Order: sequence, then structure tokens, then C-alpha cells
Amino acid sequence: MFIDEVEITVRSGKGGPGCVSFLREKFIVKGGPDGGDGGDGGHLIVKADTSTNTLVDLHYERYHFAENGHAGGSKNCTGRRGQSKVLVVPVGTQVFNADTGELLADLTEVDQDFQVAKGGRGGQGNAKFSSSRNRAPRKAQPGEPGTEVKLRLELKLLADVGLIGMPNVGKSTLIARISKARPKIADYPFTTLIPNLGVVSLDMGRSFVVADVPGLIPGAAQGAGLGVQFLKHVERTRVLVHLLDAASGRSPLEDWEAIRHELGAFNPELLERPEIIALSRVDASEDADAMEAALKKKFGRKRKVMRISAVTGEGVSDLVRAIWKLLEKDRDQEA
Ligand SMILES: Nc1nc2c(ncn2[C@@H]2O[C@H](COP(=O)(O)OP(=O)(O)OP(=O)(O)O)[C@@H](O)[C@H]2O)c(=O)[nH]1
Ligand SMILES: [Mg+2]
Repeated sequence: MFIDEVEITVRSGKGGPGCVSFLREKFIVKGGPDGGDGGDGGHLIVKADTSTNTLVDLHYERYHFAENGHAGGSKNCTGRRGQSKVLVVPVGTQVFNADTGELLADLTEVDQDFQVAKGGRGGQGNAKFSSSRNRAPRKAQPGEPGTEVKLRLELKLLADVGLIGMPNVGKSTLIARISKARPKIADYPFTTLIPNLGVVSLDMGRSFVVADVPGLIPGAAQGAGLGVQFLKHVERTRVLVHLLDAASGRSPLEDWEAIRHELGAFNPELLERPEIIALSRVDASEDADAMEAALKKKFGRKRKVMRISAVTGEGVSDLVRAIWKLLEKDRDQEA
């Protein structure tokens, strides 16, 4: 199961109590106080790792506690610190405080971590309270409590390129052709139910990451079909490739407009994203030439219009190169 949003409750460990104790040994009368400090409680940490790509484990396990610090002992023994709890989440996870909505951390890199709650300090033992006025203190501190936080974790996959379009236009077939991703492909709408990521390698170590998301239909912004919730996984992409089916019997231009409407309703920023138009499944269409001409006329120099067939391979390597160019341009502009 693919889960991209969960609410969990976490707590750091409580500090261990300090100890009250007096040295008692043969031949030593009234040895001084020797109660050690309690150990600090464990921290609560969230860490991004590639070992997982969904939040499903946290969906089933909603409470997470770091270990409490251990009590101090006699003979000035400090208690053991509590073990910190490290929650492993996929790269791309955003950590919010569920009560305030505040974004606490955006874990976009492998091994990046964030300390949500610091462990409580261990209490001081009675040895620390000894003074010239009180040589036999019977007092020690309790440990500080841990901190409890309600978190909302939201996964937004990180990809350079988002493949968007109506259902059944060949998005998954394309990602399977250009990367090692192997999503389910079938001749019916809504085959893809969860986003897929694939790495596309060019030559000389150049590569980029593509996200294939479930298809969109008119009304998706109001929840039609699978809705638009998966669009959050293309929110952080830098380039969109919009597949328009040449063999669906529908008008590619009308499809384009319908999907753009849903994109805008979800997040108007997506409309500004550089976009390549890929007229897809051209091998199965008689009208591909006319459709291509109409699209080129409509977009002029604003968008590159390309024709592809993920089945025969026509146009696919050109598309990959065009994507790379656009990514480079985007990088240059950023720099
Ligand atoms: N003839 C032809 N068929 C294609 C091509 N690309 C995909 N198909 C077929 O079109 C159907 C849909 O392909 P998918 O890749 O599953 O389409 P999708 O856009 O991922 O669909 P959803 O996941 O439902 O949104 C499958 O039967 C594919 O074999 C193509 O270039 N030419
Ligand atoms: Mg698909």
C-alpha cells in the first residue's frame, strides 16, 4: 500500500531520576552522599532514508516513544541515557506540527534528519547537593519529562520530471521504456493507482528522475476519478511532460485544456512549470500528422510539441533529450 500522509504522536524519553545514597563501607563512618545523576532521556528523531518509499509503516503504528533515561545509582553512578528513537521516512517527507500546522522540517536529502523532541534531562543525584552547610542532603531531582508532539508527515516525492495526462494515454508505458521502473500497464483507465518513480540515464552519468502519476480526468479537482491528490507528487518537479493521446478518439487539444484546468485548480504554480507536449500513441493513429500540426499551431514557440510512440520507440530518445535540455535551462536560470 502507498500511504503519503499520516498523523502520529511521538514523545522523547523522560530523564532518569537522580539517586539519594550515602557511602556505606566498612571502617568509614558517615561516608558522604554518593547518589549519581539520572541518565538523559532519548531524543525523538525523524530521518530520511532510501530504504522506504511510503509512510505505510507509520500508518499502522501511530505512537512512538524514545526510551526513558535510567535512574542514577549509588557510588556516584550516572544512569544510562535512554536510547533515541529514529523514525525512518522516505526522502521527500515533510514534517509538520499537527496542532499548529507549522512546517518543522523538509527532508529532501538522503540521511537528512531532524530532532523533533529532545530527551528530558536526567535529575541530579544527592551528591550534587552536598555543601558545607548540608553535608548529608537527602534530596535528589526527578528527571525532566519528555516532550510529546503530534506530527503530520506528508510525503511529496522528489522527481525532476512529472508525466501527466488523461488515463490510458501511455504514461506508464513511457516510463517503462525510458527507465527501469516497471509499473502496471493495461488498456483501461486508472491502471496506475500510485505514483511511480524511474531514473532515466543519458550518457556520461547524466540522469534525471521521472514520476508517473495516476491519470487525471475533468472534475479531478473535485475528486472525480482518482482525484488530484497525487498531483502533490509533481508539485516539486521542474518540468512537466504532458501526454496527449493521438489514438483515443478525443481531441488532444481539448484534453490538454481539460487537464490544465485541473492543474490550475490544484495549484496555479503548476501552470507556470515548463511543459513539453508529447503527442502519444502516434503509431496507432491515422490523424497524428494533422493533430501535430494543430498543436504546433496552437503552441507556436511557447511549448515544444513532440510525437512519440512508447511502443515502437518513435520520438522517445528525442523526447528524453528535449527533457534534459529543459532541465538544464531551468538549472541555469536558477544559478
Ligand atoms: N499502440 C500504442 N499503444 C500504446 C502506446 N503506449 C501505450 N500504449 C497502450 O495504451 C494502454 C495504456 O497504457 P498505459 O501506459 O497503462 O497508460 P497510462 O497513461 O499509464 O494509464 P493510467 O495509468 O490508467 O493513467 C496500454 O494498453 C498500452 O499498451 C503506444 O505508443 N502505442
Ligand atoms: Mg499508468
